[in-house]
Amino acid sequence: MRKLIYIFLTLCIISSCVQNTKTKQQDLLTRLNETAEKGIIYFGQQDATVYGHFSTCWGNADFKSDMSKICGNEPMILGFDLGGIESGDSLNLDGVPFSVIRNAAQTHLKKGGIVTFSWHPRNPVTLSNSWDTTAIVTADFEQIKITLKPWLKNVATFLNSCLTSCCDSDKNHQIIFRPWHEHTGWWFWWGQQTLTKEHYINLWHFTYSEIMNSLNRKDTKSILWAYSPNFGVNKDTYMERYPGDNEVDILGFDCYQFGADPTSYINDLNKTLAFMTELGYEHKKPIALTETGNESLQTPNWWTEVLLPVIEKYPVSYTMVWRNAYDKPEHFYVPFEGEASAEDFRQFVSNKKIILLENK
Ligand code: BMA
Repeated sequence: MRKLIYIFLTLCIISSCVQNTKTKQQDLLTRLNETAEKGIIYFGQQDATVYGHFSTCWGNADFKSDMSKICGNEPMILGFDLGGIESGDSLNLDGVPFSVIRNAAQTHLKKGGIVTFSWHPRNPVTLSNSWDTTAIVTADFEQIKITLKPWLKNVATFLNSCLTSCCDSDKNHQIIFRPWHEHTGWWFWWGQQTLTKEHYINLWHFTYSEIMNSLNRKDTKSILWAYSPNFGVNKDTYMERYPGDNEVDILGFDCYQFGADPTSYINDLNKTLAFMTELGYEHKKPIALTETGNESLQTPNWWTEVLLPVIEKYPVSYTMVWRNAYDKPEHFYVPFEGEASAEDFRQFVSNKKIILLENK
């Protein structure tokens, strides 16, 4: 009998170890795919843990994000932008030191959070910013790629440094990379009015192969690739510049509410999420609302009466709102202490479908 009890206890210990390892190693794509059946949505914010409304973390040991001040929890999805890395800058385009971004990304990954990187690189011809759409149409596309090659190397080196860590247990960290976003708009040099469809797809293939070939870790898929056109597309135009299932893991899209009236935003979200739900099933990929928000939170109860009622109807794996700029008072997307929508935000995140870092 004692022998039987001993065997039973040993089996329990082994099974619990296997279970723990499984949870720890559960890959990011599985986590995102499972949100639909669990009926949950991971929620996030760009730059949340490095600065907020009138506060920054660099050099500030007491820094607390706006979100954690409001609801005592950090976002599950944490976004950062790599604009500036292409030229070897030490600060990104919004003035955030890349060393701070790396630390914040690693800290978040270690806590079980999800990190996503976007990239607003300079115009490769004029070397001005992403919003400079001049000189691309007439440029030699092969020459653009020659300029981009070392830029992509810099991106890969930075991503490698975020994924490489001192601890063996962190070797399964993964991140989401979301390059060349909102390309169906007119405002970026890689947009559809500047690059032909063939060049856009070629740009994606080039980016994919340059970065994947420069990764230190070949053992596992350490980077998930997110494709995210801007709203205003239909099912066909969404896919028009799609680089293919092999180089995309997440089907995303960006959609903002401009001004206080949510009517057209709600329509756009419904229209886009309806066909993206179909695309998700057809391509067997999770869908995500990769950027959203209402700058300055102009609609009362925006969280519980505008955003939540729409996204909860669809299998959205995650959604991320944009940043609370430290230096532009009106440029915020999550309430800060004393802001009018703080209580509504607390209600939104207390909904059991909305998952933040601590309720993972
Ligand atoms: C934009 C704004 C800009 C910022 C850019 C990249 O939408 O927030 O201020 O430079 O994103 O982060």
